Amino acid sequence: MPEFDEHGFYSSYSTEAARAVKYRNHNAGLFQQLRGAAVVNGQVSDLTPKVRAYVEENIDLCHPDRVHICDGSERENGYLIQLMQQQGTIMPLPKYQNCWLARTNPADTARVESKTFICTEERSETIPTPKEGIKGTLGNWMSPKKMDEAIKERFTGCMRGRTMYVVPFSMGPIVSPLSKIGIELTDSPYVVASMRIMTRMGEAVLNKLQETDEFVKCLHSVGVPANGFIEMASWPCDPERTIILHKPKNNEIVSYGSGYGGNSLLGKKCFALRIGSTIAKREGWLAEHMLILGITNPKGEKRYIAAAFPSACGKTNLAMMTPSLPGYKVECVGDDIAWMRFDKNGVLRAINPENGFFGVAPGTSTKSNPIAMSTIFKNTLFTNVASTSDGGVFWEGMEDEIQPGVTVTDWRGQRWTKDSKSPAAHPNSRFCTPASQCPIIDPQWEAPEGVPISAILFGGRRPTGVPLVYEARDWKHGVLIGAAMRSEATAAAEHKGKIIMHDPFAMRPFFGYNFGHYLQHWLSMSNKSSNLPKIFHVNWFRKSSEGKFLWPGFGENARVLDWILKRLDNEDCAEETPIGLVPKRGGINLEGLSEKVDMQQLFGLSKNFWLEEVFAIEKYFKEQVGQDLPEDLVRELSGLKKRVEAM
Ligand code: GTP
Ligand code: SPV
Ligand code: MN
Repeated sequence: MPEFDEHGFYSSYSTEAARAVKYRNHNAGLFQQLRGAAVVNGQVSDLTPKVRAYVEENIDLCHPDRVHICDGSERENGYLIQLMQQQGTIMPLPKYQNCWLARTNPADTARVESKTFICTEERSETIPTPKEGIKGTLGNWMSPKKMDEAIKERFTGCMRGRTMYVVPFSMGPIVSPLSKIGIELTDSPYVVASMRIMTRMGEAVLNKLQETDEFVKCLHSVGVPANGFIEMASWPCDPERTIILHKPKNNEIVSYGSGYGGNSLLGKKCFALRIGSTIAKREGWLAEHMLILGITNPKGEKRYIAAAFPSACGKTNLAMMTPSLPGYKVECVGDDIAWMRFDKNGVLRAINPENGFFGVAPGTSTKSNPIAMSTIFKNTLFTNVASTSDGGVFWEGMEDEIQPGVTVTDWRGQRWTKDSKSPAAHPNSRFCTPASQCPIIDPQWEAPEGVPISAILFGGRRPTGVPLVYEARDWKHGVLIGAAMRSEATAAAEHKGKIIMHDPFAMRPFFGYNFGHYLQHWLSMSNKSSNLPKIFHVNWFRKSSEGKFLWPGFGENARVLDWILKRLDNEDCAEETPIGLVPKRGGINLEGLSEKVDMQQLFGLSKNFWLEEVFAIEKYFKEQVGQDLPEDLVRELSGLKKRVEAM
């Protein structure tokens, strides 16, 4: 552990409060002052005028004692790690190399969709107008005035006694013309350490700003709870007043009260998807909740595929898949977000704006995702997983991977055994790990121009009715399939139970603007190319009447990708059905499949099911999208309905 005493304060102080006293005694001579705060790291002169103004404005609002301009260095990270240990936010995991475990406040464990707002002058810019008497579910709107009030009420003085970290970060490789820069101001060292993994963060970004001086403003505070007891808390937060705000007009994000995931790592859902989708609309490209993978077939031909599945529905697993089919190779470009743009030749090019994986831990095992397992045991920040007495981690799915005699402590810090009634790891517990450590990271994953996308997959958790795979008839039909996506609720947000929710394009929690306009934008993409990617729908989660998965999934999903690749080559291995094209008998390679699969049940199409499905989509569009539903989709849906009725 390096020592951080070059200013005579970094070591030996156990709380921020104690350090604050030390700072106050020393800062007069030692530190540059910026609007009453001591600049304890970095140089104000390194900030462009616009960044400096943004920082100053928020010092005036939040009153931090100190400002730390992040350089992204190893030294800085070491200091933050030490600080978080002293504060009790993280503990070391000596079984691995440079790995840490954070346990959050149990009230702060997932994204809070109900407290997430998009702020525009007109409500209709943000969300379609729902049918009278119906509650809109396609995002939450707030007026600019309300937003200002919400900010003032929560942020005034909220960083007193704390350090404001200035985090310059790039979404996408710094040199890529497709990338965008953000500045996150936060009072959470956990957020800084996580942003260092999830984005390109630090000095190089400040340098880049000297050229462009364009950035997305991201203000974050974990907040001050009503009782004011911030110094004692190892995971300070303010769940009661948590709020996540976006103002697309100003490229601005403001997040208060939560330190967790998409609520606080503002480059991810807030920037790369919500603000990103509004920028993409203006600039004519797509910001999507999609993994990107490269797949090479036994002939050595390589294609790239992007896939949108809702949160906790298998993106990370597919992106890192170990194919069960001999001769196939999958390589990973990204596991959560894709920024895609048609180039001048009409090729859809995608970059992964992220630099790390913030992956679901439970279910990840040597059996299900060996690639993830060989990525995450160095330089990784785990959150809300269980720990073991030999200094390691544990979660549901790792039962075969702990040594006998080892005891387990659950995510709340309680002794845990197999007979415990509650899970060892929180269902939304995560690993935050550098993408570059992934053994199958694609050689082109940082290509400034992006990788060429040949196919787009939509999918979700559909226990009944929806076949393993089907292909869209054309782009418009594909847009309908994306718009009609539904999936079982998961633990990644605050939803409870196993209800089937509409989650169009896996973007329902992440639209930065009116979903009807978003659909129009997707439809308009067809003018940009004469060689559009093909669109498919997949469902790894269909169940038998006994409630067992009908398809083994994971590495066996390669068999589905194999069929998709054949379709990209226009091979005659598909047949028409009312819902789209499905594999012909024998079209899916089942040779050497690990278990016997009932293909009849897996691909069965029931007229009744699909009539109900069409009815549900129709109802959803009418109630939620109304006038904003593009004509093209009205026609597509009525086409589907006619075909299903004729089944
Ligand atoms: P976010 O990070 O929340 O966006 O989630 P994600 O889409 O990346 O989901 P992830 O790959 O982490 O998978 C979530 C859960 O789905 C894990 O528990 C996996 O074990 C499970 N899962 C993934 N792929 C499959 C599959 O092919 N079959 C089955 N049965 N389960 C799967
Ligand atoms: C998701 O929920 O889709 C995630 C996790 O990837 S979070 O970053 O918390 O949004
Ligand atoms: Mn996600």
